[in-house]
Amino acid sequence: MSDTELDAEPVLPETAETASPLVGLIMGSQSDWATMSHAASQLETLGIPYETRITSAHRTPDRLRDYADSAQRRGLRVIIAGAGGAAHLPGMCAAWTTLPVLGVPVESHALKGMDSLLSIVQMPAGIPVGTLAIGRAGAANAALLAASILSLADPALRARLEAWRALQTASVADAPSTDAP
Ligand code: RP5
Repeated sequence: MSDTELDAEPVLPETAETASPLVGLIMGSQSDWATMSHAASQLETLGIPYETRITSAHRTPDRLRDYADSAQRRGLRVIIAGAGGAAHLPGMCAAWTTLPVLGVPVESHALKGMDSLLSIVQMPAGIPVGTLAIGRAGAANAALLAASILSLADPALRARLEAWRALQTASVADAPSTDAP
């Protein structure tokens, strides 16, 4: 089964942005949405309420501070932060909250996301960011990791996550199709 087919079979189909989000999905720019939308669709597949915001560490620093500072009070439990280039968003977000912050390096044009990766991963001891892979895989896995964290206190979500994993496992063929390119 392809990624598209897995995405097309949501365990809970109704969930999108809601009034009581548990995950804050933030990004530095509108241009990051093409990548971060894969986190959003994975959260929807697992029935996890989330919200999305553009909060640039450089262009809208006060917005980022207000967002991160109020996140826990507003009921968020995990923040997924995606940014590219000089990707200071996840780290600066983590500086303002003790919620788990998962950083997604967005692939940049100039350096293919290596700049984003190194900007996010190399945090000083004391302010952690959980860094994922560059691009789409990182965004999808950030959502899955957020699900794992939330499922520690949510057995129903753990069951949905396990069902999704089982579906993924069942979708892998024993041998490659010789018809496929
Ligand atoms: C970062 O700069 C954003 O996260 C984005 O990945 C990158 C480029 O932003 P735009 O110039 O496309 O708005 O802050």
